[in-house]
Amino acid sequence: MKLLYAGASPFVSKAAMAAQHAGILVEHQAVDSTNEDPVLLEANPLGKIPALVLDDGAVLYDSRVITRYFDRQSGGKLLPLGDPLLAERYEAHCDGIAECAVAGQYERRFRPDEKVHQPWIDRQWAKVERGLDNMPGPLPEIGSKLGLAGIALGAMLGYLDLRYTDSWRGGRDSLVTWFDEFRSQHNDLAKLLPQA
Ligand SMILES: N[C@@H](CCC(=O)N[C@@H](CS)C(=O)NCC(=O)O)C(=O)O
Repeated sequence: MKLLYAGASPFVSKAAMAAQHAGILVEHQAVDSTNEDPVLLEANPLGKIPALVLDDGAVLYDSRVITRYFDRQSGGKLLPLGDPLLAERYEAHCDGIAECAVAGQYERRFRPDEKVHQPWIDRQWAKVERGLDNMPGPLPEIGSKLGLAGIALGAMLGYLDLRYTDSWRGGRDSLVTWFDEFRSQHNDLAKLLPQA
């Protein structure tokens, strides 16, 4: 199977880390989600990444459908038996923060300078900050108990690091420590964090 991707996307990063963590082999194919790439549009008419092209040609999107698929394919290596609902809530929460962070970037990428609306960017950033300060539960376990919640959180923080550098860190020591430990304990996944 083939994952259509671009390296900076938090949703791609989450899906790629989920595959790696679940022990599922996926070929990666780069596409350009900014410029109507025909390869991407043929797979996903919405023109969004990630899209997972299965061996029989069926295409899965969005990233939450893909992570569920990897979980089932691996016999449940991503969603913990104890509290799968908390993991799913974590994933939705972190994806929601990532969506706001991406929207803030797109305001500048897709609009001419004179039409960029700073209050819209500020509104998105306020959502990011509220999301970071109101996680749906205790910070996810890492190491041998890492699951989808931790992967979703890592991907989202990796995106904030890439596009907003340190602006998410102030006053959030426990998140900063969590992210440092995530990267140091999961070198194989850290390589799949969002990158330019
Ligand atoms: N809910 C989707 C969001 C995917 C998404 O927005 N991906 C962005 C890249 S980070 C994209 O493809 N943007 C191109 C566009 O919206 O045209 C998912 O989880 O897969």
